[in-house]
Amino acid sequence: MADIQFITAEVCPFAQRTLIALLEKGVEHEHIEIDLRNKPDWFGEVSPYSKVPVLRHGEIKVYESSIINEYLEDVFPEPALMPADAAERAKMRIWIDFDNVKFVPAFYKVLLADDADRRAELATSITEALLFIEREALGTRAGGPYWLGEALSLADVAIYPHMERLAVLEAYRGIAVPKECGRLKDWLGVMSGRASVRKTAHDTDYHVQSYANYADGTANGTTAKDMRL
Ligand SMILES: N[C@@H](CCC(=O)N[C@@H](CS)C(=O)NCC(=O)O)C(=O)O
Repeated sequence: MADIQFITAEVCPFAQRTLIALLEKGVEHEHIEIDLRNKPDWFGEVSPYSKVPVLRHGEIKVYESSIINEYLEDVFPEPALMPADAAERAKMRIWIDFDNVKFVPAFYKVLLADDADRRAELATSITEALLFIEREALGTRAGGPYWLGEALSLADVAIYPHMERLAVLEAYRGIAVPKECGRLKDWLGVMSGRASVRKTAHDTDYHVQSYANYADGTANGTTAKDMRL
């Protein structure tokens, strides 16, 4: 058994964040795939929130993808996925927080909402978030193709998976990426060329199919329940 166990579900964008970090760092691990619609009995013991991803490192159990990825950075510092400079590290965390707190909940809520006014309100907040990213993140970099500039960081790793799934919003809710978001499109192109991303990515059909139960209101897993709150 490997010292690191990665408990995951292929469909999950949060787990994709951690798999990209593991691959970027070349961390050997045991990959344990679980069926989220039929969770094994042991899953509750390792995952207090009943969600993937979970990382087990010997006796240590870490959950929440953003926290797992910082744990990986602490334990396997090379190659670095966090800037050395404190201000840049803060900036990286601010954008990961923006993704977790603003963008990702709106992504799920607009799929789950059955009220037309609520959907319209969430669609507006998603469009505004994409324009904000274009202007305030990608538009203020010193230079370079990644979120913070020259080097790949945990901001790229955290934000990429839901951006890979933007077509789901267009397919089910008619929310297109604004034409002003040229830098975002370029960044997606750069990210999708990385080996770690190619190994973890899926195409539009796969993602559209994966979110069908969110869009038709039948999703009843932990994530759907949390996002309906
Ligand atoms: N905030 C968590 C979110 C993880 C999450 O929502 N994972 C989903 C799959 S994408 C899950 O395991 N859901 C369990 C369920 O819906 O029952 C993280 O960043 O790790």
